[in-house]
Amino acid sequence: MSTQYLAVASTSKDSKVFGENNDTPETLGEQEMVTVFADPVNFNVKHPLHSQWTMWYDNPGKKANQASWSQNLKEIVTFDTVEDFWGIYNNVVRPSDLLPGSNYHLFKTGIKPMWEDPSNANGGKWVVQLPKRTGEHINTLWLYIMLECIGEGFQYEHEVCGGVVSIRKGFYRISLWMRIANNKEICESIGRHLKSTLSLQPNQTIEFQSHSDAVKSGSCNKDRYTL
Ligand code: MGP
Repeated sequence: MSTQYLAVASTSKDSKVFGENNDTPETLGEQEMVTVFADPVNFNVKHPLHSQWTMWYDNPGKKANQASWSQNLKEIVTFDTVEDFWGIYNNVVRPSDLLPGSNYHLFKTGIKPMWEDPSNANGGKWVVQLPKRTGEHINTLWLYIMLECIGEGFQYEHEVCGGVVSIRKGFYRISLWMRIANNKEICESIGRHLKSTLSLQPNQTIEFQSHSDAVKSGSCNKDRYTL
């Protein structure tokens, strides 16, 4: 489910694979793009994402410590097209149906959803805590975050590593992980975008925590920025 679709979708007419009909690739600048309309018979071209993304799951069950935590982390699936994203979205258990203690992580492929990964080591995360009464709306909020991530809609999107939804006994939490923690302007710009993506009330506070603080003190670390 990965690079073949990127290869197909960005192919030029020399290596076209869509049957004998008179394909009419649209011209975008100097590059010829093959769209879904190029094959009216099979209608099977997938729309490539800019990056490949991997979904992870963990449900530590019992209290995890820093040393054992990653053993519970399971890679579920990797995708790089819009169609595959929706296929996965429609077939994985919804966050609201997961057991307390569970997390879904959606990260750019190649970045593990852990502090220790080199892309996260100097970074941090925006944290949005939501009450349990959010109920099934958490599924919609998580969808919005995933779409914003894979659509790479954030300004400074290259600083975004991925998103996490956490199911806890008394609350839900959505986190947006970033490569950097010490650039207030960039961090706050992404934080404001996150607030607007989730349509949060202006008085609902979100907090930015650095991973290096978390490594030192466990998951309860002080906020570096708030919005
Ligand atoms: P958590 O799930 O991020 O925090 O981390 P939460 O939800 O506040 O804590 P909970 O106890 O209510 O679930 C929980 C614990 O998992 C941390 O204290 C660490 O021991 C471990 N842990 C979490 N993360 C994200 C990491 C990580 O990236 N690396 C390592 N080594 N341990 C981690």
